[in-house]
Amino acid sequence: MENARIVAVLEEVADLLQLQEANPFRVRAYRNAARVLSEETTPLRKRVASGEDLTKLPSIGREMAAHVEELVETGELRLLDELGSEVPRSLVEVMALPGLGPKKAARLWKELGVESVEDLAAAVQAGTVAGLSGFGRKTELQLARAMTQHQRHRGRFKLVEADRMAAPLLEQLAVADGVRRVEIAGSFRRRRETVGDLDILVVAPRSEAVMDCLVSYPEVSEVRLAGDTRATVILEKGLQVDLRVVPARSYGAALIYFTGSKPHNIKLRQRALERGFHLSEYGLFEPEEEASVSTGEERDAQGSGRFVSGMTEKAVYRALGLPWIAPELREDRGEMAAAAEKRLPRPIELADLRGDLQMHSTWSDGKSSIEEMVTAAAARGYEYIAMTDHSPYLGVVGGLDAKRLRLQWQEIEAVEERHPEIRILRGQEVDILPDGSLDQTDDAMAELDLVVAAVHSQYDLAPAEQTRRILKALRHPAVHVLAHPTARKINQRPGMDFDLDAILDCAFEEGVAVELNALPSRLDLRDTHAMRARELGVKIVISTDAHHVRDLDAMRYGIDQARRAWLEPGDVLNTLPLSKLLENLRQ
Ligand code: DGT
Ligand code: CA
Ligand code: CA
Ligand code: ZN
Repeated sequence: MENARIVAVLEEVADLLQLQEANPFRVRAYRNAARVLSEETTPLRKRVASGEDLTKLPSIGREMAAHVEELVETGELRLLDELGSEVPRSLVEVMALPGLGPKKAARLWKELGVESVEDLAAAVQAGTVAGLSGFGRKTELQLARAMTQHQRHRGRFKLVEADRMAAPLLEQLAVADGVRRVEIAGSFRRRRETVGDLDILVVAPRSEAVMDCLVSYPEVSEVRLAGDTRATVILEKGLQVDLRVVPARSYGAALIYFTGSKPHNIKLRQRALERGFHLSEYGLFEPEEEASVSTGEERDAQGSGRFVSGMTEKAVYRALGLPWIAPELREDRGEMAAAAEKRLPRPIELADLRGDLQMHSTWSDGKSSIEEMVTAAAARGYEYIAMTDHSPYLGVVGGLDAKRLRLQWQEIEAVEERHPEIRILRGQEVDILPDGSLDQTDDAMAELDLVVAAVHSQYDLAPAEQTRRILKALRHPAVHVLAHPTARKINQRPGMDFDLDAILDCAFEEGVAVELNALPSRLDLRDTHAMRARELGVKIVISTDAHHVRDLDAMRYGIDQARRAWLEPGDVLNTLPLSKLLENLRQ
C-alpha cells in the first residue's frame, strides 16, 4: 500500500470520527498524522519492512504507528470497518458539501435517513430538508445548487448541455465594450460528444471590459483566476470556462492552437518545422537569420523571428501548404495527410438533408401528434419524414401491433391530404427481441415503407450472443435500418458489447443502412464507429428519433457527429430525394 492511500484512510477515519462527534483531540490526531505522512517521501511500506520505529516521525504515536503497520501488512484497517458500521461511509461526501459539516450531515442522516449525496438530492427535491430545524430555505437553496455542481462535476458535459450554457454567455461577451471577436475553441468547436471545459478566445484591444463581463456573469459561481488577459471561472452547473484575450494578428493562430486537438496541433507544428517555420499560438514565424534556425525547442513565448501569418486560420494553413481543415476533422485521424493530398472530405451539412427517418408520435411514447410532427418537419424544409412509432414489445411505450398500425395509417393518410408539401413514410421502430426475431408480423412489415429495427432490452448479453441476435435481425428481409446500433446513452449507459465489424459487414451485404441517431444523449453510432461504417461502404441514415416536435432540432448534433466521422452527403441516404431514397433502401 502506497503512502497516498494510507493518508486517505487516515483522513477518512478523521471524517467518520467527526461525524460521530468524537473527541476533537482524537480527530486532530488523525488529521495531523495524515498531514505528516503526506509529506513523507520514503514509502512507508519500506520503513515498515525494515522494522523502523515509526513513532520517531513527528505526530505519529503508538496507535498511529500500529495503524500504518496494519495497513501496510493487511491492506486494511479494522478501525475503518468498525467506524463504517456505525455511520455510513458515504456520509463523508455529504459532510463536505458547502453549508454542511459534520453536525448537519449527522442530523440529515439520523432524522431523514440521508446516507449519500444522492439521498440528499432526493430529500431536497421532496422538500423535507427545509423542515429540519436549523435548515432554512437558504440552506436548502444552497444545497440544491451544491448538488447540481457536485453531480455535474463528476464527468464531462454532454455537448448539448455545453451549448445551452455557452450560448447566453457568448451573447453577453460579444457585446462587452471593445470586443471585436469572440469564439469558443477546444473540444466544443470540434463538436465532440462531450466537453471537459469551454475555451473562449477574444480579440479586444483593451481587455478590462470583457474580463468584468465574465466574472460578473450571473451564472458564475466561482472565479478561479482573473488576470489581464486570462480568466478561469466555474459556472453554476460546474462547467469550467477559460477565457483568453489575444492580439488580433494572432487570432487565427490562437484559434488553431486552442481548438486542438492536441495531436492535430503536434502534427501541424511538425509540418511547420519541416518547412523552416515555427508555429505557436501567437502565429507562424520564420527565423530572421540562417544561424538561428530553430532547433525545435520552444522559443520566446510571443514568437520571435519574422511574423509570417496568424490573423486567420486559413492564412496559417495556407502558409503551411494546406487547405483550411474543418474543426470536426482535427482529431489526427488522417486529416493532415488528406489535406496535403487535397482529398479532404466535403463534410455533410444540415442543409444537405431532405428528411428525417425516425420519429414518434402520441400513437406510442411521443408527446406530439402526427400532424404536429409533420407540420414541424415541413417547416424545416424536409421533403419527407418517416413516422416510426414503437412496436408493442416494451409495454411501457404503448407500441403498435399490426392492428393498431393499420389504424395509424388511416390517420397518416388524412394528415398527408392536409400536407401535400411533405411525404409521410409509414414506418415502425420494431424491437429486436432477445432471440433476434422481430416484434411485428411479417405481413405488416411487408406493407411498411420503412422498418427500423432496434434493441431496447437485454443490453448485457454475452458479446457472441448479442452479435448473433443482431445479425439475425439484419438478415430478416423486411429490415431497412438498424437504429441506434449500440444502444449506449452518453454519461448513462455504455454501448452493448458486440462485434461491430461483423454487424457492419452484414449490414453491407444485406443492404441494410445503419443509423446515426442524433439525440444528443445517444449519438449512436458514435463518430469513430460511423467512420468505420463509411470505410466499409455501409449506407448511413441520420435521424432524430424525436419524441416531441422540439426534438427535431437535434438533427444538428447528428450532423456534428457525422462530420467528425468524415461523412459526405453521398454517404447518407436521407440526403437523397424521395424517389432515390426509396430506390436505395433495401429492396
Ligand atoms: P476537453 O476540454 O477535455 O473537452 O478537450 P479540449 O480539446 O478542449 O482540451 P483543453 O481544454 O485541455 O485544451 C484546449 C486546446 O488547447 C486543446 O484541444 C489543444 C490546446 N492545448 C492545450 N494544452 C496543450 C498542450 O500542452 N500542447 C498543445 N499542443 N496544445 C495544447
Ligand atoms: Ca476544452
Ligand atoms: Ca481548457
Ligand atoms: Zn429506439
